[in-house]
Amino acid sequence: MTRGRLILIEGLDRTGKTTQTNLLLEKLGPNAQLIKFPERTTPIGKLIDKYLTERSFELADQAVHLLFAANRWELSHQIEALLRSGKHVILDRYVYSGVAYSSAKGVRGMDLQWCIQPEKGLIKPDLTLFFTTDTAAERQGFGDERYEVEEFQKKVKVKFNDVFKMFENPDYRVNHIKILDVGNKTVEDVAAAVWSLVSDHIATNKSTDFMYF
Ligand code: 2DT
Repeated sequence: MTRGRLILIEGLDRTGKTTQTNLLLEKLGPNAQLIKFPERTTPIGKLIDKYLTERSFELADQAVHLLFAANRWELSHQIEALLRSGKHVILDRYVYSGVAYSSAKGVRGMDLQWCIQPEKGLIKPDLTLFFTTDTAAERQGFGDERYEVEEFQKKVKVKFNDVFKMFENPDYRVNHIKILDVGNKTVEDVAAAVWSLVSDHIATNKSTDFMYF
């Protein structure tokens, strides 16, 4: 049996990741499972949720970064088991968000190299779709959570570019990152583009080995 594919949808806030991961889950049917990071219901996820929603709950930036990474480690065995059982796993955010958001804070010492360390050993996605847009803030308006501030989102966008540039280095052996400009596109148009990339990937990539960050 071929293992399932790990398909990641990454991107800036309010670019439609949640809508599109849900639509993709419908398309792939019962042979797929969706996991969203942060996964806020686990012990570590509850702390992350408190940090994001309660401004008075202070944590050191380094500690927050490690919590987000630890949240992925909490689910890493489950993800690997699902893939081995032949199920596709769709991820809504993953390692790249972890590195981009934390490094965008501009904290001394928390550069890309520092941020990637606790992610080392996690399974790499087989296909990554990165949603970008110039019009995210106009499209839906930002919400109330800690990072939903236009100024910070601009920094995150720059960092996402740096992160993907870093991963272009052959040492990281990261393949299949596709950038999708979702600005001014309808939900249907984006869903069609996503489905075309995902179905093509599943049909043509049959490798069985896992790759790890
Ligand atoms: P959502 O709005 O998608 O629930 O994300 N974040 C996310 C990080 O800073 N590091 C991470 O590793 C992940 C997965 C992005 C909530 C916020 O958490 C940020 C926005």
